[in-house]
Amino acid sequence: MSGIILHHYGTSPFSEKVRVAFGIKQAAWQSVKIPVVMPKPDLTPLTGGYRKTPVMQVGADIYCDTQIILREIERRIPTPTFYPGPAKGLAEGVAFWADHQLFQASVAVFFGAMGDQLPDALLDDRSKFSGRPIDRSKLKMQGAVMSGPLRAHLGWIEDALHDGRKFLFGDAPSLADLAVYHCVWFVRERGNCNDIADYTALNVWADRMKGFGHGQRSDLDSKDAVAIAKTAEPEAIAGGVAPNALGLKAGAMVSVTPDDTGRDATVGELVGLTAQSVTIARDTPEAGRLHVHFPRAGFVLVPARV
Ligand SMILES: N[C@@H](CCC(=O)N[C@@H](CS)C(=O)NCC(=O)O)C(=O)O
Repeated sequence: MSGIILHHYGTSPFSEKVRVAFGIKQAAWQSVKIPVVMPKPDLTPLTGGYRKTPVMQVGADIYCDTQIILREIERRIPTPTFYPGPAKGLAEGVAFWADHQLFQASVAVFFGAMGDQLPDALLDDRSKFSGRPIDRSKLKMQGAVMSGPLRAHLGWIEDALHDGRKFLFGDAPSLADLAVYHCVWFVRERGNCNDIADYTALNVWADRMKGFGHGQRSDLDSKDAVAIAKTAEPEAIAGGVAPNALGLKAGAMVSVTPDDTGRDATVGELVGLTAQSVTIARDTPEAGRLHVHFPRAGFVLVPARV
């Protein structure tokens, strides 16, 4: 057993990115089903405020955002690697583009196709989440407007795959494939949209990605996940706090907030800082001492106002 717990729900595209990552690694993992809308009473005590989906837990270590989740899965299960051949570094860049620009276009197309069927509670929640009111009557038009940009973004992937390569960086799947795939899955599988039906190389590749499955999954109750955190100690941090432009030292109280959607701050004691990750310690009544890990790219780290 890997000890890996994923807090997620079935319809979440970013969760699908991680589930397929487990499929590539053939990993065993435990699945905690979380609510699709706020509140998330057994999740936010672990994250300290961060509400997005998915979140990964290993004992008393909590990983927020798929960027750091996939890096952590790679560290714990190195083979097969998410960085084959020339993919290191570059794959992270492609993934960041996919997780932001490509995902935004995919969301608009998905909402355009499915908007009529989505409950008010979801649209209300996602209005707060995105900071922009969602008007059901405009969703179809907004989806049609974003269909062109979506096809432009995915046209680059179609072009890349046209030389017959199996995956974006060659014969083996990388982080970049996972990040592009979850957007295609959202549009193609969840939204049932035909906007990209004529991209033949892309669709063959997407079927190949789907074929990896989700690894070996077993279910876990959310309360049991909190109890697991309570009985565990966070892993020791290698490297401490690197010199930084803010002059932050180990032990400083800091806040970490996503810079796009779901801008809920997590506040705690700075215990780890590298070019790619920030780790804060939090002492919680529900789960004891936790280390909560975030990526640097896409997050705002500042001294906390205490
Ligand atoms: N950058 C984040 C994005 C995560 C994200 O936006 N997830 C969506 C679901 S796929 C979400 O959190 N929606 C609101 C919610 O689930 O509460 C990541 O890579 O994990």
